[in-house]
Parts: sequence; C-alpha cells; structure tokens
Amino acid sequence: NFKLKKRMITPGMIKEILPIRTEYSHKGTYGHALLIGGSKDMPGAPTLAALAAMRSGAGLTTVVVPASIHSMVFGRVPEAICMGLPEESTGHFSLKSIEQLNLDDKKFTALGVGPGVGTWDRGVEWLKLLIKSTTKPMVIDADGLNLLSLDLSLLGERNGTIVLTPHPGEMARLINKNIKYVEKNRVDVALEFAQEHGVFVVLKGFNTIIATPDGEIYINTTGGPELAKGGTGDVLTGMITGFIAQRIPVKDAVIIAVYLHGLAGGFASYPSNYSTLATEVIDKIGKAIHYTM
Ligand code: NPW
Ligand code: AMP
Ligand code: MG
Repeated sequence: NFKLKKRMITPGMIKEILPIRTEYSHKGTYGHALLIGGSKDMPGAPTLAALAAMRSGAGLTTVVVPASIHSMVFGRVPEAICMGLPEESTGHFSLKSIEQLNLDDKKFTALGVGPGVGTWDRGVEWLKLLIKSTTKPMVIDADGLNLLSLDLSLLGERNGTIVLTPHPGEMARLINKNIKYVEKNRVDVALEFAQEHGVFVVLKGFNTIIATPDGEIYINTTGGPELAKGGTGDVLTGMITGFIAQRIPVKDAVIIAVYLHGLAGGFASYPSNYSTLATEVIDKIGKAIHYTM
C-alpha cells in the first residue's frame, strides 16, 4: 500500500489542533455531549464517560441510562443532566427509550454510545433505532460494539459520522477473527475496516491506532500499563465524545482525545502504575491539557 499515510501523534500536532477557549464564550459555545449507556450491573461505565466528557471541555453533558440506575449515576455527576429512560425487566434499555429520547428535537452535538449498556435480546434492534435517529457524530464503544458485531449492516443505516473504539477483543468480534490475528495485523485491520465501512476506527491497546475513512493512519505513543484496568476505555469514550461535542473536526477530536487520555494516564500513574484508577485518569485530564497547550 504505497499511498499509506502513517504518522505518529506528536505533542506539536496536538498543540496545533487543540483550540484555545475564548473569553467571549459560554457553555453553548462548547457544545452538548450525550452519553448513552449503563445497565443494571454497570452504572459506573456511563458515569465515567460523562465525567470525562466534562473534564474534556464539553459545554453541557447529558447522560442517559436505564431508569433504575438513574439515581446512582446522578449521585456521582451532579454537573451533568441525567435522564432515566424505559428499560426491560433485565435492566437494559427498552426500544421505547429511543422514542422517548427524541433525538430530532435536541441540540446535542455529539453522541457516545455503549459503555456498560450490556448485550440483550433486543439490543441490536435498539442500536439500529439509535443509529438511524440521528445525524450527529456518534462514538460507539464497548457493548455497543459487541451489539454491532452481530449485524455490521447497521453501519449502513447511519446519517452521520461514526467513530468505533474497539479494544483488540472487540475488534476481533467485529471482523470475526481471533485476538491474535488482530494484534499481529493492527494497522491493516483498523485501516481495512475504516475504509470498507467508511468509519473512524480507534484500535486500542499499547500504541493505539487511529484509522480514518480516507485511509490515513495515526499512531499514539502516550499511555501505558497503568491504563490496563476496568473503566479506562469508558473514560476514552467520554473524552472523544466531549471533544467532538465542541465542534472540533472529528479526526482532530479523536487524535486529541487519544493522546490526552494516555498522557493523563501517565500523570495518574504516580507513585505506582499498579494503583491507577479510571477516575484518577479523569482527574488528570486537566493537567494533560495544560501540559500540552
Ligand atoms: P482476555 O481474555 O482478557 O485476554 P469484553 P469488557 C479481550 C463495561 N465496563 N488486548 C479480553 O481478552 C464496558 O463498558 C464497565 C487483547 C477478552 O477476551 C462494557 O460495556 C465497568 N485482548 C462491558 O463492561 C468497568 C483484549 O477482550 C475481551 C484487550 C464489557 O467490556 C469495566 C473482553 O472484552 C468495563 O469497562 C487487549 N488490550 N482488551 C463499570 N465500572 O461499569 C480486552 N481484550 O468481553 O467486551 O469485556 O471490555 O470488560
Ligand atoms: P478498555 O479495554 O475498553 O477498558 O480500554 C482500555 C484503555 O486503556 C484503552 O484506551 C487502551 O488503549 C488503554 N490501555 C490498556 N492497556 C494499555 C497498555 N498496556 N498500554 C497503553 N494503553 C493501554
Ligand atoms: Mg471498554
């Protein structure tokens, strides 16, 4: 592939594309991030994503979860708007939740879908309704990807830009290959999927690969084993959604978020990378931004 444009993400690159917040601005200037996720056993994942979107600068953040976990999420993120929507007896979203969300009516500027949402019988149908119901950029992660892997034709139903953020296990499910294959062919796997389906692919793990639908590849160098712990992927989803929400071009927003996520991880890895929590990575997003600007 002699035309392949492959670049390492550098601090200078981030400095160039990360906008300065202007004095004459207000929360509306910085967009409205919508995070959709959670289920009975996983109220934490959408909570982490919402916190991360806010720390990344989104003007407003709404987090939408199944009704029964609403108060748990709200209790942890008072700065976010939190909606509890109809759910099935299993504690997963029901199809009615999409209708009630009524995306057409609202001024969200980016969506992040999937953290902790679970997999359930009508999950694929639910995701299809959601994908069809918006023209806004949408990040799909975690169980959103697991649902998507059951029917890739859902990607053809989109009306807006889609960003997928699989870890190697999720990527393997998406292409119906094993994890070893994915890890051996990281660049090719991400690039082929991105071009075939016209989506951005963020293939996570050490040296996260970003593949664009136009066939560009960006390789990240920040982040290490301190991030190898539950919840850090949910933080990345919130960050990407938060930066896209600010109307930063999708490609730039993804590059910024991936780079800063790893940098924040590094800052959160003291005194020991054994002990880093996802919430501590969120707490270091500000330091990572400051360090880069
Ligand atoms: P193995 O077997 O461990 O080696 P799943 P999940 C593989 C929510 N969470 N390199 C892994 O391999 C998420 O948001 C909620 C190679 C295994 O096979 C999701 O909705 C939390 N392989 C849901 O849980 C905090 C790798 O992938 C498979 C790999 C399920 O997400 C935790 C596991 O993937 C969590 O975020 C790598 N770098 N990484 C909460 N507090 O609410 C993973 N694998 O089955 O999709 O499970 O990623 O835990
Ligand atoms: P998830 O598996 O969805 O929770 O996502 C884990 C996050 O942590 C992704 O952003 C990974 O790239 C990152 N991560 C996990 N392990 C490592 C590692 N050893 N080096 C660098 N980044 C990692
Ligand atoms: Mg994950």
